[in-house]
Amino acid sequence: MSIMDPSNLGSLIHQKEGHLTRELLLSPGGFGLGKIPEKNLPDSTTQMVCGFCGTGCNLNIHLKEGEGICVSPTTEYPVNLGMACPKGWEALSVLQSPNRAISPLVKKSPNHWEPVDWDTALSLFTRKFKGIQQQHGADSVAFLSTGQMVTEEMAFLGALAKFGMGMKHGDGNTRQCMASAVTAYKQSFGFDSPPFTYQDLEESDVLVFVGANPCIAHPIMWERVMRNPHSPEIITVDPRKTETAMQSSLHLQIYPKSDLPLFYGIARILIEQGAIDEKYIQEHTEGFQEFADYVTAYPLERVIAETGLSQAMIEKFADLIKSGKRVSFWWTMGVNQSYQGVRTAQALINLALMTGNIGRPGTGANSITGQCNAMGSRLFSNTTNLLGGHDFLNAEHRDKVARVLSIPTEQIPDQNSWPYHKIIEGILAGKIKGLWVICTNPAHSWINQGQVRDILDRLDFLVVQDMYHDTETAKFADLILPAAGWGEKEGTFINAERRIGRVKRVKRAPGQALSDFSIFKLIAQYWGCGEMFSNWKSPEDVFQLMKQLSKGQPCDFSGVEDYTAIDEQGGIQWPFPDTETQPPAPQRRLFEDGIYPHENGRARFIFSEPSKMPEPPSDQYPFILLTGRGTASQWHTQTRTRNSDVLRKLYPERIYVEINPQDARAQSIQPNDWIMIESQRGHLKARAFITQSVQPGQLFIPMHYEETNQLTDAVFDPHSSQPSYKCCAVKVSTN
Ligand SMILES: Nc1nc2c(c(=O)[nH]1)N[C@H]1C(S)=C(S)[C@@H](COP(=O)(O)OP(=O)(O)OC[C@H]3O[C@@H](n4cnc5c(=O)[nH]c(N)nc54)[C@H](O)[C@@H]3O)O[C@H]1N2
Ligand SMILES: Nc1nc2c(c(=O)[nH]1)N[C@H]1C(S)=C(S)[C@@H](COP(=O)(O)OP(=O)(O)OC[C@H]3O[C@@H](n4cnc5c(=O)[nH]c(N)nc54)[C@H](O)[C@@H]3O)O[C@H]1N2
Ligand code: SF4
Ligand SMILES: [Mo]
Repeated sequence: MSIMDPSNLGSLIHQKEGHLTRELLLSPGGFGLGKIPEKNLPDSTTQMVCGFCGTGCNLNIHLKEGEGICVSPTTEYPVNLGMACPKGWEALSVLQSPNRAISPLVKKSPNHWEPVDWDTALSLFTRKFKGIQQQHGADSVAFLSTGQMVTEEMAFLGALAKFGMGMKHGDGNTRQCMASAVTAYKQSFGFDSPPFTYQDLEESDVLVFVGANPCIAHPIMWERVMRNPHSPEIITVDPRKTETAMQSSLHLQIYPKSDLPLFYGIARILIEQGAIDEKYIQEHTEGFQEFADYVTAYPLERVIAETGLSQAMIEKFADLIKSGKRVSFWWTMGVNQSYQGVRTAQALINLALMTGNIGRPGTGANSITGQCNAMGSRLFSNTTNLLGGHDFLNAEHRDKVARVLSIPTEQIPDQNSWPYHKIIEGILAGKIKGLWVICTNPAHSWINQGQVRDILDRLDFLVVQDMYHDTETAKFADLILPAAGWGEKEGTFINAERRIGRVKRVKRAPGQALSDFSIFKLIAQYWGCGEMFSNWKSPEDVFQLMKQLSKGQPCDFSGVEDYTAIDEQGGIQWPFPDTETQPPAPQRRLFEDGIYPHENGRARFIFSEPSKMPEPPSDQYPFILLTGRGTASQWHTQTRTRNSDVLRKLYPERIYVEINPQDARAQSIQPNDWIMIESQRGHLKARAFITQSVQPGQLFIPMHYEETNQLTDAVFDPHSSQPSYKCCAVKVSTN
């Protein structure tokens, strides 16, 4: 368990919500009480979706003379029902910070940047990137984008970079996060389609959380589980005894990366016991017999040996799935961030399919998204997919996109981009010379930092477009472009249950910072392709284009009239095609008819032999290092959350490592000692947090600290190219 346990805050806030007073709402951060002078009271309220995690809670923004001054959670929104976690309550505070980038900055000498005006900055941007392209080819400049900008901006960036500026390679931080789920869904269902709606959290009688710690990472989704009136069984599969595991009815504390043998073994038991839905399998799936034959290779002894679980635990797990009427499977990064993430996600999909636990209330094989707009980026970032979940390799898709955007089809690349790690390797190999980083912080978050930083240093020109000038990546930048953040601009996000929600401008961006939308618009003009985007006047214009791009796709939302409709309906989940005659129901799930987007309408059973752990513990490096989220109040690389006084009080300022008492004793480590953790690639010093939550031989370090990725090993899932952040070998020493 983490040093602080802010997961309790969720319930605290929930309790308070019932009797919120005006004073409580208006007190700093919404927590304390106190009298507010009349002149400081808000005069109106608007609503929008939170800009941190993929839960997509709706927040009331209380305004004074048009400026947002404080926040409270929306009670009548179908996602959060009046709840918010600390980050949501503090969403406005993090915008005010001396670290905000308030003017474009040009590097003059190492560690020295000077402010310039936008004209100088964008002339330089254009001159440098065009110069590199002329010398080394159009594909020598690449971009790295994000799951945290509004969808309209993602679409603009993707279209500008690939259709306007001729770039071939662009990827985003969703590769670090969702790529394995995307690939798993595409292969199994035929389209990247998380099937659930949050109501399912309240309607299941058995919930299985795999490699997910929602108490910390999705606190309001967890609150929805707590509202479940069916006294559900909650099963958590995690090598650590997390906050979520502690509140579950069954914790399967498996050996890291042994999920595959566990789920294959469970499938075998269910098949042998006849606990499967033969009708569903026959009518809606293919490949079951091969799967059933394959899992006979997972007898109990093998599963016990590979997972470290007892026979009783394994059988209990199978029994609970068997007896459940509405079983839902939920997974997050403990599954995706692995060298076999795709197959692990598919092992869960297989369990849902074979037991008929999909397309009905309280069921599903459900990947939870991380960032506020990971879902938007999956459909519209123009990185792995062509805009609107289309395929760059498909000529009809290219024609359709060209037609909707009124551009020549030849402007659309007929090849896929390199994934993130190939872009990084491309820099190392001297093929990529210019990089544009937008709304992500790879010099902290990318795997194996020693290498990343060396690589970023090799670029001829690095542009970082961020809200803050003090990010780790900005320290390498030749040019920093100051961006407006959430709350300072308009657009939409798509949350984990496919719900499109609004983002609004309730604050003025500081100094000369501009919305990413305006920056892209200006760049198009400076680059000389402004004409291509003459219809892209405002985010809402782009929303209308995106609707047309989605038409006919499984994610069709052409029936969403406009921004006002999204507001009025409490967000709208895709699909919502313009053929719908009724307003959308507030909770909608996919595959109720059992028809999947594959051409034959069937879902596929996909499986393969588990791979060997790339860097197993050894005599020299005897520990397995796990990494992940530390507290509900820290967000990723902390560029945002460290700017809130309230949030900072809720998490440990300095890096710590969770270590089991047995291992601490063996090396005479005392609580809070600074200890050295070393991998083959790097080392760091962290304070020892001695806790039973990690098993002997394992360590856990939160990802929020700059040092963490010094240790991680650049290994990737072969199908999704997602980095395997949660498993490498390290050693511990006390000097
Ligand atoms: N407070 C907060 N919330 C966040 C974020 C944040 O930074 N801060 N980030 C958001 C984002 S982008 C994301 S992607 C999500 C991530 O949300 P989660 O995935 O829930 O969070 P993590 O802590 O990264 O990983 C979850 C768990 O995976 C476990 N795990 C590691 N290896 C294995 C394994 O081999 N098998 C299994 N079964 N489990 C394993 C870890 O012990 C960990 O407890 O959180 C989102 N929400
Ligand atoms: N070891 C380890 N590493 C991990 C993980 C792990 O579990 N373990 N998890 C991985 C995962 S799942 C993820 S998603 C990544 C996240 O990694 P990053 O994306 O690098 O992390 P963030 O801190 O969210 O970076 C977002 C940046 O965008 C800026 N920003 C915010 N809003 C805006 C905006 O509107 N416009 C612009 N231009 N900038 C903006 C922020 O200031 C910040 O610098 O980390 C990955 N790294
Ligand atoms: S749970 Fe996620 S979306 Fe909801 S308030 Fe917290 S950070 Fe925002
Ligand atoms: Mo993520």
